[in-house]
This record gives sequence, C-alpha cells and structure tokens, in this order.
Amino acid sequence: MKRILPLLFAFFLASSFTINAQTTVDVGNTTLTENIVATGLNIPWEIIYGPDNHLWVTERAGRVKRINPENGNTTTILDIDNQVWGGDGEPGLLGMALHPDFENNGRVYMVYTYGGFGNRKERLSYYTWDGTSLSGEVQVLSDLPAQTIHNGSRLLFLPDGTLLMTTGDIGNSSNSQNMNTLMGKTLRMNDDGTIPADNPDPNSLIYTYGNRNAQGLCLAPDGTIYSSEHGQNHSDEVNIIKPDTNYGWPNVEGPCNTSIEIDYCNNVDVEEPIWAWTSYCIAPNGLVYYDHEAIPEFQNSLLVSILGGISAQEPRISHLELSADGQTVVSETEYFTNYGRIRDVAINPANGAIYFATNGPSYPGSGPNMIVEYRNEAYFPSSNPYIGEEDQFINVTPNPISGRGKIEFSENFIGHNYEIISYDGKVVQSGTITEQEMILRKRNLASGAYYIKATNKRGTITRTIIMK
Ligand SMILES: [Ca+2]
Ligand SMILES: [Ca+2]
Repeated sequence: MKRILPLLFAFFLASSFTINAQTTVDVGNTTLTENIVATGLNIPWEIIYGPDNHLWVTERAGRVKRINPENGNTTTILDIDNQVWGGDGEPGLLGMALHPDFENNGRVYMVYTYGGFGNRKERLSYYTWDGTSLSGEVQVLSDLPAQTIHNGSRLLFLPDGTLLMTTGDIGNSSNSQNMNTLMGKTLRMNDDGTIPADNPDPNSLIYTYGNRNAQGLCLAPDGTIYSSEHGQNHSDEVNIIKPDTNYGWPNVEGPCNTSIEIDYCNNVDVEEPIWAWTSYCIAPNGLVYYDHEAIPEFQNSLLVSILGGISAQEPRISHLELSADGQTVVSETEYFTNYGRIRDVAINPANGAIYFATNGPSYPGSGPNMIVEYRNEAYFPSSNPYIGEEDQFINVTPNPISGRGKIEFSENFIGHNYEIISYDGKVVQSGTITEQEMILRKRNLASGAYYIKATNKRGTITRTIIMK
C-alpha cells in the first residue's frame, strides 16, 4: 500500500473531551456496540428516525440534515439560516415532526424562532419533501412570542392526527397559569393549525397548562403521552400529559412536597410528575418510549436525553423503567455518560437501534456535536433496515491509530477535498483526495480525537479518527 497524501503538519490538540472508537456498553445481558454515524454537526436539536430509513436532524442555526445511518452520508435538505433568529443560545430551529401521512404528503413540521431584538417570535411551519430537499413553507402558527430562553417547541403527532406542541414560559413564569397566552403550555391543533373541536376549550389551542419549558414528548403504544420538563434550579420532571390539566409551574416545582406547595395543592388540582430529579438541575430533553425486543432490558421504559444543566453535570441517557401499567417510574439507570450533553434520542423501529444527538461538553452547545448509534449486533431484525449506498463511504482502520492507520475513500470521492478537524474545531490538515487510500501516521498527528470530512455530489461523510 502506497502512501498517497503526505501529512505535512502536526498540530497540538487541546481538548478536554475524550472519545473512544468501537465502544460497547452492556445493558443487562445485551451488548450494544457504538457507531458514530456523523460528527461535526452544528448543535443537532431534533433527531427522528424516518419511514425512509434515514435520520432527520434539525441543527439549531437553521438547517435540516438527512443522514443515512448505514454509511453516515449526510445531505443538507433545508437551509433557513437567514430566516432563523438565534442558534447560539436557546432559540433557533428546534423541534421537528414528520406528518403521519408523510409518505403521501411529504410534510415535515418544524418550529423556529425569528425576528430578533424587539420583535422575538416563534413559528410552526411545514415544508414538503420532494425526495431531494424541503421547500414550499406553509406557516401553521406564527407570531408566538419568543425569548432568549424557554421556547419549548417539541412536536408530537397523536394517533388521531392532531399535533401537540410544547411552548415555554419564555422566562416569564406568570405565563404558565395565564390562560390568555399560549406560552407555558402544551398546545393541541389540527395539522393546519386550527383548533380541534374536542380540545378542553373548543376556542383554544391550550391542552395543558402550568408548564415551564417542556422539551420532550413521546407516545407509548397504549396512547400514554410522556413529557420531560425543565425545572428551574431543581425538580426537572417527567409527566404524563392529560387534557385540561395543570402541571403546577410556577406554584409547584416537582411533587407537592413543601408546606407552601401542599397548601396550594389542597386548593388547586395539580398533576404531579411521575418522576422528578430534585437535587439539582439536570435539564432533560427529548425522550422516547422503548418498545423493541432488540434490547429486552429497555422494553416498557423511557429513554430520556439529559443535557446536565448549564454546568453539564452528569449528561447522559437516563433509562426510566416503567411499571407494568406505565403510570409510574420504577427505577433510573444512567447510560452513555461520556458524550457530553445529550439533546435528543430516536429509535430505529426495524432493528431497535438507539440514536442520540450530542451537543458537546458545555452550555449552550460547543462541539463535538455528533449522532451516535448503539445497536445490538446479535439481534437480527425481521426486516432488513439496510438501505444501500454502500458505494459511498469513508473507512478508518484501525481506529484508534497507534502507529500507522489507513483511510479508505469510495471512488466517487476522488477529486474532491477532505479536511481533518480536531474535536475542538481546528482544521489540522486538508487537501484533495487523489486516490482511494491515504495513510495516517502517528508521528504526523498529535494524540487526540479528530474527524475527517469529505463532500461530493452525493453528500458529506464524517468519520472519527482517534490518534493514540
Ligand atoms: Ca410540574
Ligand atoms: Ca416541590
């Protein structure tokens, strides 16, 4: 094997983030194997496993990416950077959902903030997928107030075809009990934004109230709706969402357990969370109900993305085991604790693989920002999720590299450029791909975590490189 592209530069890498290749994690008797599907993303916020067997991801600055989970090939299918306000802090392009009839109507719903200082707003729109990109914005709900914090925005279609959307209190806690504003609520609407006739108030989108800033919503097969909700300094919650229900904020945080809260709850009907993290702020985000035999230990449980709060304490996925009736949480176990902040999680319905989006080690979302898969490779799905495109790839072997490593490119990358980027964001090497094999030597690159990125007409592939 020839050395094709000489490595001219070696750069010092300073990163507090450590990453290992080919990690496995045991969940009871099931072994899950890690695969970093894509990296170098710009704060992935929503991650959906679509009926097209691709991952659909919002990036907070204003882009939607579509990722083939088998080879990591990534394409940008919508770019509304110039329309979105925010992207650095909490506002930006946030929640997304595919319409239940997506395969026929191609509708992709999403929430973003717009305007800016003096005119901060939030909007729900849908775009239509044509097989290549998203276009044709239809505004469903506009002119919602937005702020630099607490913009909710998680979306969930229900079996009856209506759409739930969480809204935050936008930093003004009195909004949550005020039925004259849509903020600090869960909203329920038809797919065109009109009010369903069977809403608690047939003249209002409000479905629940007393919410602070809920950014997780999921559905169990029995119809139970679970939500995660950010607490203030403590009492992050998991709730079961029921119509016309008061979830307590700002009068009650977590369970009714202080004397003031108990007095309040004796007079006002407040729904208490089924689980609360009461000691400090862990900032729960997207969650899923796991219902697949590939990981039997996760069945009938919630997997909750945990950012770890502003100081990123104990970011992870929390496995909340549910009681048989799904109404209470039996136990919490922490997994995937070494990826930095975890924003959202999705499941491949064919093989039960878990995908999660990372937002880096510190608030509000420094890199590395990755999509990580954990799969039970011993499980053989009844339907093969493999979707081809094997002729587009980048492989790094061995990984980690301790002496000499090899990068293999698919032929269609020849003539295109590549970059090797450290996990703190510096391009340490770049050039044109002239042949299918490139040798990396330990002496050319300092120890640490990097990724290689190359783009051609089909899309972009990123692959992690660990130099021992
Ligand atoms: Ca509450
Ligand atoms: Ca309390």
